[in-house]
Amino acid sequence: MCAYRRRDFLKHAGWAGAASVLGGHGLAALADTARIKLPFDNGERELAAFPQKRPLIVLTSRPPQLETPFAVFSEGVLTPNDAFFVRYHWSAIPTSIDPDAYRLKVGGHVNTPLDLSLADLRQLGDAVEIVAVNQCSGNSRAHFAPRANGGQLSNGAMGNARWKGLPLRTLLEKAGVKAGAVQVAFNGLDTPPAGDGPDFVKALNIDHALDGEVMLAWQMNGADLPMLNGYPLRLVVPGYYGTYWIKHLSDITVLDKPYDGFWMASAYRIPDNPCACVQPGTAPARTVPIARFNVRSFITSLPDGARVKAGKALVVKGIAFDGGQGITEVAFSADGGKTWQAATLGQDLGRYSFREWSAPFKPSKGTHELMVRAVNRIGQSQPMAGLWNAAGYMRNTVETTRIVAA
Ligand SMILES: Nc1nc2c(c(=O)[nH]1)N[C@H]1C(S)=C(S)[C@@H](COP(=O)(O)O)O[C@H]1N2
Ligand SMILES: [Mo]
Repeated sequence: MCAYRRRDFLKHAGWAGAASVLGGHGLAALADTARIKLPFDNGERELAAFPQKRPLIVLTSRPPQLETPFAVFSEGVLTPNDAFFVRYHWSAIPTSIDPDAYRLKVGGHVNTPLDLSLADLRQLGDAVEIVAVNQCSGNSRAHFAPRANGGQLSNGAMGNARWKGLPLRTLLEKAGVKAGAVQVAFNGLDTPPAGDGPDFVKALNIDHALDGEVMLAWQMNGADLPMLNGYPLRLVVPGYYGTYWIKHLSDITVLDKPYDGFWMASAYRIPDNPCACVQPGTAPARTVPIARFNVRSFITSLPDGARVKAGKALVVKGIAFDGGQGITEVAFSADGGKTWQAATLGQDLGRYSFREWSAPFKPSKGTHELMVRAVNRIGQSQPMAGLWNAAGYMRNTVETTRIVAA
């Protein structure tokens, strides 16, 4: 029923609405009211409300690439569906999907190829839930110095949601993975606009695909996936960068050799060293596919440049996360990193979720450089100075929020 309404909405109001918003006239009107300046050179952006979304920061409109305004992260530990960021590579994206006609195919190196409806899929086993962060590899790319090529994103290409679906393992067990399988490839319904572009296909190693945590999700935060976040079914790969979280999932192929398509063999690769970094302008000796998140933390309760009352005690709040070890410590500094105090951790929603933290602070009159730095269960933390790689991936430098108390 819900899905039906959505389809209707997309056909009759949603996309037409977005088109008019982004068309000449609408854009001019919008430009007067809905603009934002992200904190780097050339950071002026428009906001636009795409279907099922509140106004989000537009990186590109065709395909939609939308960044979450950072203030959203102070609303709560789960990112609302209508504020969740959107990332696509190719412009031929589905804008209307009939849930009754939708099929998921499983093939390749399996005993029993499957061709399932959504109802079939749901009947394969018990649904599971997990709270997990989805973060784009290029989140925060525009903060790299020197600047790195690619979408100039601030810190809003991430979000935390409660995902519900079926373990991928359940599906693969049903199909029966044959001996000798090494990877599983995933494709969605979106395609390159011209035939010669490489279709967006990603692969996971077989043991990862069978770990019981990788999920075929049809819900986020208790509702159907928004169309732009992969309706009606997407892959959820807890702790791994968003590039693997294939949307509008249509084909799963078990492979007896590593997948060598463009998006694994050429794109989304990082320097093969512990920092995933190189000297700016140099090339790494070897690269590997990007994998798990590194440790990150943010102040969410105060924007950079905030003005507060001098001498009045306040509680600084924020979030921290990593690739699945779990955050065990968050340290807060109010003097640009000279001294640190332990922050109090909030509720534990699982090791793949944002972890809230808070720290008391009574600002004296003047300017204060606030910093936050998290540590995970195995002692990994965040660098004070920026690390660099050519694609602008995996930024996790300790960020500074400057506030003025008067
Ligand atoms: N079908 C499809 N799935 C995709 C992509 C895409 O281009 N097509 N982009 C990936 C990338 S790079 C990211 S960061 C996440 C973003 O998920 P979101 O748009 O739901 O926020 O989707 C991933 N899944
Ligand atoms: Mo991404």
